[in-house]
Formats: sequence, structure tokens, C-alpha cells
Amino acid sequence: MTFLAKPKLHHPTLPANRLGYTRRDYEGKISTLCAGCGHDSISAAIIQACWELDVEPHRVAKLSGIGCSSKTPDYFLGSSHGFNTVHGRMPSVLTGANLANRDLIYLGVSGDGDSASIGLGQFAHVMRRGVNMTYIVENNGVYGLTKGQFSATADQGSKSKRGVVNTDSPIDMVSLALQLGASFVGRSFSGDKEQLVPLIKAALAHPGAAFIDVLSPCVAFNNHAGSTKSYDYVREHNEAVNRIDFMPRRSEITTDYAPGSVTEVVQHDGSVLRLRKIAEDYDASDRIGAMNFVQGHQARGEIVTGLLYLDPEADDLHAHLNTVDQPLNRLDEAALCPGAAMLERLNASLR
Ligand SMILES: Cc1ncc(C[n+]2csc(CCOP(=O)(O)OP(=O)(O)O)c2C)c(N)n1
Ligand code: SF4
Ligand SMILES: [Mg+2]
Repeated sequence: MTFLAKPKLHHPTLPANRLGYTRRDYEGKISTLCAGCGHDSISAAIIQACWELDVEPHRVAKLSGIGCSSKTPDYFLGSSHGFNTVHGRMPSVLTGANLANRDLIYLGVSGDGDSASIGLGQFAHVMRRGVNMTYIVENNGVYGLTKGQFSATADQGSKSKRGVVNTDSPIDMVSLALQLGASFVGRSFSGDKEQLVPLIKAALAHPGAAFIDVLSPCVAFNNHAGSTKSYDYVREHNEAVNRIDFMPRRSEITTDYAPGSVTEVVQHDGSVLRLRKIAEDYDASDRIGAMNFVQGHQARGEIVTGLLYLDPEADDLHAHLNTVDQPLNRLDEAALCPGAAMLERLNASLR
């Protein structure tokens, strides 16, 4: 794969976070995507979120599949661990890595083709198992990398660049994630950094399966009139239900809000999400209500965005399997090979 390295020069006045890193320290190589591609804005939002959260880059593992979207981990977090897997297989590789080393922050980046077609089964199981990760689908309704075929998220009746009408029903990744048991579900738009950055920060801090569907227009193949994934269409039909402010445990809460306009949700790790309601009738703690709301609005052609569902009591696959606190890849031989007597007892218990 061709790539361009970035010059290492930093401007001396760039602000630094608590670790002493500037935003440049969270960047990767120069993007080779088309100018104006929504995916580049999502990479910028990930960089901003990790910088603001003071994430240590070596503690992040970024994984992806195949597609323009799945190429993007090359363009952010250049000092983090990375694995570009086979098409649609990112979730199982991420699950394995997470089981082996629970100490890293897992970030899965995928496309609508990668996750809703070839990888749909993998997507389903990583969500229902509650793997502790942030899973971002960069959703443009087409297979961008292979020149713009409709993907499974393309809306019925929407038109391709050449005027072909899509006759198939769409798969809504948000509804699927809700149904499959994800404990954090959000939707956003690559062109709305104000909404996307805090959503990514909250997802990274969430101790369970966090899913974000990000509408991310493909300027080469799906940004025309008749597309429902174009910049214009998404801007015109975007219905934000709330806005979140994410505060890590240590920060002092300084912003003032009118009484009653904000709900605070404290997560396991002490981080606080402040949810400012926009839609009065929306309750982000009600999974079934969220499914009804999202689907009802979708039937009217509206795109519901924001933090759509959050389980503040979420746990993850390690809790379900009752694994030890120490990462499995750091267990020594004595722990991994407890001896013949233990094996005998184990075998006896299974007879
Ligand atoms: C096993 C396999 N089948 C098909 C392909 C061809 N292929 C490459 S990327 C892609 C779809 C990418 O679409 P999406 O995930 O939406 O990413 P985008 O490029 O739109 O960001 C396909 C079908 C492949 N690389 N491997
Ligand atoms: S083809 Fe589409 S998805 Fe791929 S880089 Fe270009 S604009 Fe982005
Ligand atoms: Mg796509």
C-alpha cells in the first residue's frame, strides 16, 4: 500500500495535553483518501478525542477490515498498535486480542460494506458478547474502495451516481446494535465534529461494547441528488436527540445548565456523561424505546443522531467469562500449567 509519512516538525506553540503530547502526536500518515471524504473527518475526530482524553498512544489497539474506511487507522494514532485484518473479520481478531490482553483500549474501525455485508455475522457476535471496545462504522452507503456499488445500508429507493434505483431494504446498524445488546449506541455525522468528538470520548471510556454509526459521505460515488448518504441529505434530515459532554473522573464540572435540562450519568470508572436533551420525548436509558424511536423516524426519512442508548451498569466479556484481572498474555507458566493433579480434578468434574 502506498503511503506518505508526515514531516516530524511540531510547531513550538501547539498546545499539549496532560501527558505533554500535542495533537500531532496522535496523528498518523498523510491520508491518501479523496479530498472531502467524510472518513478523514472521522480520523480527525478520533485524534481530537484521544488527545483530549490524554490517552497514552501505546495503550490503544486499532483494528480494521478492508475498505477506504478500514484504511483510515493508518492516518491516526501512528504510535499505537494496529491490525488491518481480512474483509469483515475485524471483530473476531479484536475479540481474540481483547481476551489475550484486557489492558489495552480497543478501537475497531469498519465500513458499511465491511460490517453489514461480508462481516455481518462477525458484527452480530462481537456485539452480543459485549467485547469491551469502541466500534465505529464509517457509513457511506456504498463500497467506496471498489468504486461505488450499493452497500447493505443504502436506503431503498435511493439512487446511485448513474441513476440506478436501489430496490433492497436497508440494514440499519444502530437498530441491529440495539437489538444485539450493545451497551452504548450512538449515531453521528462526519460533518458534525461538535457532536462526534464527545461521543467518541464517551465510547472510549465505556466499559463494554460501544457502537457508533457515523454517516460519512463518499464524495466520489455517493454525494449526488438522489443519495440519502450525501452531505446535503444528511444535513437536511439530521435530528439530534441530545448532545453530550463527557467528563473524565478527575475533571471539575464547570458548565452551567438550566435546571432540569441535563441528565447526568456516572459510569463504573467514575466518568460522567452530561446529556443535554434536544428531543423532549427521548430517553437514552430505554433500549426498547430507542429502537422504536429510531425506526419510527427512519420510516419518515429522518436520521436520528446523538447518544441513543447507554447502560451505565454495563460489563464486558471478561466479566461474563470471569477471567482473572491479570491480562492472559502475562500469566506465567505456573498459572498456565497447573500440573497433572489439577488436570485430573478438572477431567473428573466433567465425567
Ligand atoms: C474477501 C473479499 N471480498 C471482497 C473484497 C473486495 N472489497 C474490498 S473493499 C470492499 C467493500 C468496502 O466497502 P466499505 O466497507 O463500505 O468501505 P468504504 O470503502 O466504503 O469505506 C469490497 C467488497 C475483498 N477485498 N475481500
Ligand atoms: S472513494 Fe469514497 S470512501 Fe473512498 S476515499 Fe474516495 S470519497 Fe472516500
Ligand atoms: Mg462504505
